[in-house]
Amino acid sequence: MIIKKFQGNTETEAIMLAKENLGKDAIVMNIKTIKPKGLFKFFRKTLVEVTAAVDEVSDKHKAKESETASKINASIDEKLHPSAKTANSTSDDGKDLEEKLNSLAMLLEEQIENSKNDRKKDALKTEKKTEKKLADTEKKLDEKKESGKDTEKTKEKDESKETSSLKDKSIDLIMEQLTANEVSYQYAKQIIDEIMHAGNIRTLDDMLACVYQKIILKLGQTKPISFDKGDKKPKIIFFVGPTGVGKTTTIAKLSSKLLLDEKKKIAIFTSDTYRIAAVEQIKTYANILKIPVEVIYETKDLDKALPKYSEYDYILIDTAGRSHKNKEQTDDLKALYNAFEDCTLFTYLVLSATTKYKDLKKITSLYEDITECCLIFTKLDETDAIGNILNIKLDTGMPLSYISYGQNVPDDIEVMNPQIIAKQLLGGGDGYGSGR
Ligand SMILES: Nc1nc2c(ncn2[C@@H]2O[C@H](COP(=O)(O)OP(=O)(O)O)[C@@H](O)[C@H]2O)c(=O)[nH]1
Ligand SMILES: [Mg+2]
Repeated sequence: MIIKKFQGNTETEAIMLAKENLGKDAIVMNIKTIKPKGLFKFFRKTLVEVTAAVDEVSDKHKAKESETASKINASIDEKLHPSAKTANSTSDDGKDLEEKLNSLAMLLEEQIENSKNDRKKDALKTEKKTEKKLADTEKKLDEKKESGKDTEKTKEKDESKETSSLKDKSIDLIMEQLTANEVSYQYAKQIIDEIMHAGNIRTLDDMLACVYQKIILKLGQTKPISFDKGDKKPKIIFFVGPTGVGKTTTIAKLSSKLLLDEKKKIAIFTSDTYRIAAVEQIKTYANILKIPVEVIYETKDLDKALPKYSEYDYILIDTAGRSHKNKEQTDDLKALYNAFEDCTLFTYLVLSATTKYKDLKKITSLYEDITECCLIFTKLDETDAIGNILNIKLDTGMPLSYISYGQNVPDDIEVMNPQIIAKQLLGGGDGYGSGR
């Protein structure tokens, strides 16, 4: 993993620098404005600093990665053992992240403290035995004190024992935290294994920072609605997924944002003619926004409807909820896709964060067979355990896009922010479901 900071006059300039240096897969982890201080503030411009990271490393980058990892470790070492400052420990890479994670670290440290207290009772019982052992150890230590060399060795041993026991405790706590948030055990363990394998991790802070970064990298680049090179107008955006997950509500929210914030020309087509009132529901939203709606009963209805919107930017298509068990319904969807020949199609698979992992797996595997999708997770306000977002991302590799966290149109939706999800998974920050 490579983590670097880039400064530019604007956010875009700093991000471009990051992408040039780390490659297009680089993920922006933090953006901050740096205001000049002291006398210089009158002469210098405000800069934007972007912290970016990349996971997939080429051979060329591997050396840089270990260099960065050792810088992070050195900066943490310096904080813990100021006297042991080395010539290489001047960099403050990773320090910002460390600071950000302080609250998380405190939380986990609190848990360590609590579990320590719980164990105090047991400890009292064994106190007598321990006292004897300690006395023995002290005696031995006294003997060893006579030889300075031996004492140094014992000290080192004790320190490494302490470090490894703290490491084990930290691993347990982080595993507990992730699995309590329903990150699958397999993925939680994978994350821990990868960070332990990658570097010199000694403290809880250190470990938390690495897990946080790892999760962000695993959540990957988000893919909101956009026009890409080679896309044809109008770009056709399908919203698919099970019944009741919030497809229609999501279309209403996104139409409003695209229309009002991005000044795009939008039309809505609905093929959801199975459910009574489904057409009325989308028409109600569209009327408020003055967006045209076409109802597609059969694929041949498209022949008439499509030419009317050749100058539009986007046509958002609302579809009927599909059961992953109903083959007829999935065949209908395939037929609808085929009817849009020569168009640029894009599909968002809408999933509820409240659905069981086992069902989400089945649903995503059905859509994987039909087309490439991006994922939208809804109803984050209805659950605290959002591990399935990471699980499904890692199972399918589908890019994540939006997060919906309430029924309010158009407010309760945002482009997914990996930092917020990673923090929430580690038990920190104000998650999407907490009424932000
Ligand atoms: N709590 C919550 N409810 C939502 C969210 N998105 C949609 N809903 C509600 O879920 C219900 C079903 O939504 P709808 O858009 O009709 O789902 P569809 O069948 O997939 O089109 C409605 O009552 C929505 O208000 C969300 O993010 N959070
Ligand atoms: Mg609907």
